[in-house]
Amino acid sequence: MTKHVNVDIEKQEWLDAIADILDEYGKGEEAGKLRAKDILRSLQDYLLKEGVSLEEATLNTPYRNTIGLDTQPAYPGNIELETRIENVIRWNAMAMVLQGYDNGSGVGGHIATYASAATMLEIGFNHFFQNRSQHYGGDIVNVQAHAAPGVYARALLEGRLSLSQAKNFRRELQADGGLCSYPHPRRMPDFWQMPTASMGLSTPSSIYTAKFARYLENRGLKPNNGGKVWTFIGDGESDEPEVLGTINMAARENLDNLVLVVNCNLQRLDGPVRGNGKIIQELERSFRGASWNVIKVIWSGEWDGLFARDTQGRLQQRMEQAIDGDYQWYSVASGKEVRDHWVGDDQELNTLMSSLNDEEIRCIRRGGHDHKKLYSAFKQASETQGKPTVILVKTIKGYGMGNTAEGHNTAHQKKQLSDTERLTIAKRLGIPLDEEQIKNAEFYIPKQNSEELEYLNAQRKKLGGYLPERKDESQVLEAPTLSLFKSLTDGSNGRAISTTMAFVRVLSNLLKDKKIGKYIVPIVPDEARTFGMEGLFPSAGIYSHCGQTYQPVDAGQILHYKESKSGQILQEGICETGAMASFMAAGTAYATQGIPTIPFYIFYSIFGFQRVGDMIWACGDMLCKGFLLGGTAGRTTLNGEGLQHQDGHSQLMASTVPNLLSYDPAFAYEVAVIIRDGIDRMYKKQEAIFYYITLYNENYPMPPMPKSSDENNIEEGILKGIYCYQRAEATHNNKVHLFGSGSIMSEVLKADLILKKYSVAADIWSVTSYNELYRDATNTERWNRLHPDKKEQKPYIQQRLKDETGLYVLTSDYVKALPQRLLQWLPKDAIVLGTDGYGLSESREALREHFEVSAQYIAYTALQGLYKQKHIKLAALQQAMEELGINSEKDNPYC
Ligand SMILES: Cc1ncc(C[n+]2csc(CCOP(=O)(O)OP(=O)(O)O)c2C)c(N)n1
Ligand SMILES: [Mg+2]
Repeated sequence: MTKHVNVDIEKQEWLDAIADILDEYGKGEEAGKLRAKDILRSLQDYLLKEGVSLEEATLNTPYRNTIGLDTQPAYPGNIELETRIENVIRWNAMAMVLQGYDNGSGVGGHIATYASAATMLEIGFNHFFQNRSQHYGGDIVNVQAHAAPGVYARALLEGRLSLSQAKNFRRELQADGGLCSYPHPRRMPDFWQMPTASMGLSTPSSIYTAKFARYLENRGLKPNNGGKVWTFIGDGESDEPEVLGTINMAARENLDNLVLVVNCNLQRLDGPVRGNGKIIQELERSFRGASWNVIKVIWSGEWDGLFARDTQGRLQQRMEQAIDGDYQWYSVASGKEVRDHWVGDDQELNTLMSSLNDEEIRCIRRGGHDHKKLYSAFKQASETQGKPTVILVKTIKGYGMGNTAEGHNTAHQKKQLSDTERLTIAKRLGIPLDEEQIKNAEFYIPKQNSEELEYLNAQRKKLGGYLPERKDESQVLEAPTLSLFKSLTDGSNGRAISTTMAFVRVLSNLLKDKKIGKYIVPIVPDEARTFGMEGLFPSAGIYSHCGQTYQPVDAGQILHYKESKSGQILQEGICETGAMASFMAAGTAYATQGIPTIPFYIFYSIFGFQRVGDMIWACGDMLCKGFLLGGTAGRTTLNGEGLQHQDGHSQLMASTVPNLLSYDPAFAYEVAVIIRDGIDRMYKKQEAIFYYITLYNENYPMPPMPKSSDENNIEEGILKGIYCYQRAEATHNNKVHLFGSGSIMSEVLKADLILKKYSVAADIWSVTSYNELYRDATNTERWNRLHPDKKEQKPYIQQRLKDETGLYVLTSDYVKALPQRLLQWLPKDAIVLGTDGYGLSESREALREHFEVSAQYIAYTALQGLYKQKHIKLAALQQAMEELGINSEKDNPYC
């Protein structure tokens, strides 16, 4: 039966009841708040039992500013002057892109993103972003990549960039300097702090950088002296899974040193982000659900008066009802059209809105263009404790670009403005250039002693200097000598171990090293046991910002699961993106925090490059140091696991990252040599490189490191990519060279024994890096090409093989394309074996037969090569084929 009640009175009664509870305890008292919450929770439980769900109601707040007028702080700056400065920056940012268009270079650029973000960035630069100093940890500022022209335009006023650099935006190779399109530390290492151009990645990078700062503090490597990460992203960008995928961790870790600002201009590249919904409300639900502090900046001060008069909540109701598609349309429609659509036939709303004329309605601003609203939000964010903050800022895309761009679906790509548009914009922004200069989109730089520049410089001085700024003030580290890894260079004394176990020994020794031990950061994505690293749990400890507040189930055992506040291992759970972001944070701490930590991130090799390849690319951009370790490597070594897990291509993918050195070692001592040298090159010699090393889980006896000779320097060979591991004992007419890498070396050694039976002598070469050999060969060839008048240089591979004769067979647990790139520098009858094709679930032995890289196949291939060279007869080859069980009609694995 429907009861007729006055809804408003009923609502008021409930509100009064809650107010009474709070009053009873006194305003702001915790006890009152707790009781009120308890009652509401009971009501919610009751409704849930009755089948009424409240998710939206509990996760969303009304569509209005989180910070009300009554709690809005006073503005500490000069808004009029800040607006003048912002206008000059807006103009110069636009001019930078327009000049590129005008001069016909076709290099492009974006205006609309910065136009929507200018005010929020200026609030940050004038009042919040603080540099690193002796007393302060320093802020990291990450802007939306497409807003870069605005940051350059500010740096131009600050005198940090030259006019010619600004003129050459997106022309990095120009003689008088230029600027890269987006934030790339690699291209501008004194300027940009983190790369943001691949959308979505800056959020996890920022979250894990904030976490890493806490890690450093908890481990006593960094003083607890503040430092925030401020990251600006787009609302369209928030659709990237990496953005919402990693926010839970930030709240779990209480990262109040992190502020994420989402520029909600309601548009992405093609059109609206959520035309049929509301992106701000959607994001609010996600972030509140993840326990973030959420601050919404939706409306400007012009709405405050209207809200004050909205006693019946009609205005609020209308705001809830309108969707983003409507709001975007309001940004392009006339005042009258907006009024008609907004008010409809609602008399009450009509009366409320009648205090504004049509022009006032058209000009009414969004919160993201209001200094005071933004300042309040930034201030609350910077003071919030115990949680990360997200600020959802509503703006207009292309704000101030005029009515052919502002709010239009085409705004993102607009890089050209007509003369009339230029003149109108310059006039509105108050740019004192003459007509010709404006049409030419020339830069305007106020005089050094102008009010504007004095204010701008003074504000930055108060905040410790200019930002963004990247500086490397970290200490140089001394790499240990090879003697630290004696147990590996001496061999395993016949005991079968894997290269993964060898690596764990290297890591344990490094962790114990007095000088660099504390800088080592082991990182795992829930795979420590897979790689036999659980031995490190009790000694190094697993980092936990709150220590271990429970008794671990294995407390009584030696290898118990020990979490601790000063724990050294970063256990990132099943999140390769997060673990990579931690690698990035640790590998770049030398620049972002001034502390030279050395990350070792070990993961399933197949879940590296193909899963988080873009993050690895960003690490290259950010001049990240450290070691990536692809465990359970190889298409055939990881037996049983099958198609999704067996990696036979990550080495090839690694070769595409220009400053990454990748190795595929076979023996324990090789692992030790490579890592020792890597520390020396990255942390002593300060080279901008990082490493990828593939490690296997196949156990075999690890030999001692062979002694070097004049023509066979083992350490040099390991690092450059090849050395002779074993010379043939006897000389036969039939001579082959077998190249082996990784644990396929064990098949190569078995193949040698088989070949002996066929009177074939084999030299065994360990190829630790086809990628390094290829890099050296192409670089040498290039040098020769450019220096025709000089004596030709020989690539390392040719130097090593210059006195050799015989047939070459190159085998690895990777695709054939990896060694094949070297064939041009080898004799023409060299043969490559590899593991092209999908993996499958089988034993190691069966897999090697399937992929035709087993000892039998290697031996057969050598014999077949000798047959082609006419060193053996067809009948002999056919007999060997039968003896070795080679089936010529077998399935082709490469399909
Ligand atoms: C991973 C990735 N995908 C696509 C792009 C191309 N892209 C650059 S900007 C953009 C739209 C951005 O929209 P939004 O995040 O809302 O930012 P806005 O410019 O609106 O502030 C796209 C698709 C990119 N840079 N990175
Ligand atoms: Mg957008």
